[in-house]
Amino acid sequence: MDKKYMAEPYRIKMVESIRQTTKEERIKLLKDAGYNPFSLRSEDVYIDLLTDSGTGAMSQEQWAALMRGDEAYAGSRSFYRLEKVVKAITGYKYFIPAHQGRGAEQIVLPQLVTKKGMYFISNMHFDTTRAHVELAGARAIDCVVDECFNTQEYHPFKGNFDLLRLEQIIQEKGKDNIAGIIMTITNNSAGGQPVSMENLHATKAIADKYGLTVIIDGARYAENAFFVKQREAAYANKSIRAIAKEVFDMADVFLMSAKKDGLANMGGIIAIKEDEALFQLCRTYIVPMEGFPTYGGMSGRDMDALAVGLEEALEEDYLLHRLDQVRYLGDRLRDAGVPIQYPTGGHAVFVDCKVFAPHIPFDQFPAQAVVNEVYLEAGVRPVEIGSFLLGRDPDTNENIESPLELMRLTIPRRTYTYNHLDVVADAVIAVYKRRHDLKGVEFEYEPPVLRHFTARLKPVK
Ligand code: PLI
Repeated sequence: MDKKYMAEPYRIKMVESIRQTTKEERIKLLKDAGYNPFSLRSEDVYIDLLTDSGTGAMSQEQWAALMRGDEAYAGSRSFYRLEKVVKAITGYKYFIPAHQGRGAEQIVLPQLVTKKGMYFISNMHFDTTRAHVELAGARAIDCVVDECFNTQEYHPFKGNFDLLRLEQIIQEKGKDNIAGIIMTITNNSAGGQPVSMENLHATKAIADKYGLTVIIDGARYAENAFFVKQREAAYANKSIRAIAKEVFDMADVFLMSAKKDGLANMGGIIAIKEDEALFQLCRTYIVPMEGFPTYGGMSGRDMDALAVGLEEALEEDYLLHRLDQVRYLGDRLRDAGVPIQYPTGGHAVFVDCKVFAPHIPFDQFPAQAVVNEVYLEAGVRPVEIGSFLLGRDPDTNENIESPLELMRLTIPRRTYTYNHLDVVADAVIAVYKRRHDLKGVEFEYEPPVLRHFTARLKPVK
């Protein structure tokens, strides 16, 4: 692929000041935060690459739409405007809003767990998805291609399902014990890596063979569609909308954190293709958990902003620039020898910290150690995606060793410029040069669920 990167397809109309701190300040701030950057105040972060979730900039059309927001509890105009957009994009019959992705998960996943001892199989479960699978009394099995774990080797679709294993798992566990197949597009946890259309069709064929429900976890479905267009020849001339529609045709349920490819700061989507009984169950349970089915935890303003954002996220110029920003940062790091998940995915550059700091054992969280150093270096806040995040086995309570120890440099949408990404690259490269001196971290306090959010750590002596 050429080394040109698309310039911003927008101009800046409003700015938010960000502040650089001194190294001395950051040493103290990080210590006070228990060596867990989740506990830093964002005002103490210069460039915030913790997440691309709800952190993007809205367009003038979205801000205008906020003013249209109709704050009715039941049956607002905002709800019907959003419903129309969701139905047009997905082609599905039913739509319920939720306050964000995990809200959608907590409503839908338990409805599919009809007895004890069931499993969801995904290319890779996101952490909240895994948590809701487990809270629903089921178990989560990841089933991604091996190429995903070889970060240095090029593969265009590292998010793909391992089709042979998928069928083996179904046969081994018994089809009646499979609650559903979750297609996570893009595959966040392993690098925002796309899943090919060919692989989605093959996965759907297996689901059909065994009569299984297919769920799309589509927080970044538009980015996935753009990768399909770029990397799968048969789709080069298809529109993003048509590619996305072909993907939706293959599933029964669409769950979306609208804080990513909805270009919204808050929101979630439950869309159901045609299963009326499932829709009725979700409509029932959403009321006590998220809110009345025509707002599901969202305000009218947010629903209107999302209705516009969903359309903008399908624009090709926007998507090309988005993926080029990620590729730019990845190329800068690769050129300096920093090991990253290659090729870069849709929303972040993932640095391979098993290769970066091989002297730190998995239960001293090598990627967390690198994350902390990058913050100390330049006030940049990345996030760990590795053994620290993965947590403990729910049956044995042992630390699970993640196959990948990644530091995610997550790029918010329409927010930072290429100059900011240079600051990030320089910081990571500086830490890479002194990688042999890095030390691991250990727990001072470990919460029982989703520990990475609120744990306190300290450097290993
Ligand atoms: O953060 P939520 O509750 O709106 O969405 C949960 C969620 C579900 N699926 C996937 C693939 C996600 O990436 C996801 C949230 N991701 C976050 C917060 C992230 O930083 O990647």
